[in-house]
Amino acid sequence: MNLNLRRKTAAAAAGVLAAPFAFAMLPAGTAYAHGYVSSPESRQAQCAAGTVDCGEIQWEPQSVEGPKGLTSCSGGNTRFADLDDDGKGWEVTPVGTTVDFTWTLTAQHRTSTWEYFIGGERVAVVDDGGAQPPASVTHTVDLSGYSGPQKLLAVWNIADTPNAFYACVDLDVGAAAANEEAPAAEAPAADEQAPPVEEAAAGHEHHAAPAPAEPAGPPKRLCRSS
Ligand SMILES: [Cu+2]
Repeated sequence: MNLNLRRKTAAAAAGVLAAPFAFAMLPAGTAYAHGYVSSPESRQAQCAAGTVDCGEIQWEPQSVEGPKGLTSCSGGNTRFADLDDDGKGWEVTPVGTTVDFTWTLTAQHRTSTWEYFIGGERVAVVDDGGAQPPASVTHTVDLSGYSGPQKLLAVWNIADTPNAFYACVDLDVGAAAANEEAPAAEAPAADEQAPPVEEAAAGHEHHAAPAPAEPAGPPKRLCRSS
């Protein structure tokens, strides 16, 4: 009994000592606030919006982080396995053959590259050369080599960690002609003095979408690597 108690006490003491080291030893990439594709709505964005019923990912759509070079929508995170389920009823966004992808970054990590894949083929890459991105980043990607329903994988490669962030976006390529995409983008009718609507802003109704609300939910962990 006495011995047993001593063992327990020793174990508890060891635990107390070990705890701070456990935190210190988390790799820099074990960060929880980062980024995701918000437009067109990625799978995790649909989870966060409640469009699709999901598990933990609904609280932290920005947290799909894994080692660089993965090809799965969940970035290898079993707790986000919802994202790998193609049969979950994801909303498919009709797009033209040129698509603007917007990332919402909750931590602006220095960036090596942004990559876009369809069917394992890289359709676009943007090299930031280690620069720190703004809180919102948009890339225009030419998908003219594709048509119909496609699952696109977007990847944000962090410059100063071994990790990347992953987001899958379900698209119907060619389903929306460029000039059909945005009735909302028409210039205001009345005022002839109004400056011309910029080409980039016209034709993409998703630019008008409100920024996704900060997801509420379980305790937020701060990003360690920024
Ligand atoms: Cu982060």
